[in-house]
Amino acid sequence: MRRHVVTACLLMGLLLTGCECRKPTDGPIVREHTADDEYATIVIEAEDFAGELEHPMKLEDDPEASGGRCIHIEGGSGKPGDPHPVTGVKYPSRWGAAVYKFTVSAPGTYRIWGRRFWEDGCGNSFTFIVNGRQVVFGQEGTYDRWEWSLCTVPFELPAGENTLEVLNREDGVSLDKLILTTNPDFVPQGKE
Ligand SMILES: [Ca+2]
Repeated sequence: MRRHVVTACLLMGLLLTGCECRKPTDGPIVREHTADDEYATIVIEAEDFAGELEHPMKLEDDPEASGGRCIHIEGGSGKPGDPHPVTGVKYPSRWGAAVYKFTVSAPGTYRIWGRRFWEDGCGNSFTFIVNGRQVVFGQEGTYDRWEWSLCTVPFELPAGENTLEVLNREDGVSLDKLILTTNPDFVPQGKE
């Protein structure tokens, strides 16, 4: 029953916002994946990005986050393409990013969940780019607390290395963790 309620809420959110979304990672942790499993799940902490974060994306400690850390774009850091409030110079189209690389051993259709923290309606989304495919992640109306959001767009992930880029779309946002799963009924709870 709970799942149905969650699904209804997600569909409602999609209808209201018209948003779509996308995906993850680096240094992946394969949590539950054996030859006998019906589904494959890949768990990636947002702090386990590859290489360096792209400014103004930054790493932040948060006791409410899984592993005690998350990535964060501070409110007022600027949105890609928007003019700087003082100089008027536009921010670049890529302004703040984290890149994740992960290995898929079971190719298939994956859904991406992200544990996120939105400040408000002007800070409630990221851009996800999965293997070059770009979507909007988020745009829900629950603020000021950690919540799981589902990327409404599933992704066909091939075996081998995959790349997920998390880009600044709106400042005032945080991302704690990503879960990629082939289980369409999976709904994460808490820090998972
Ligand atoms: Ca985390």
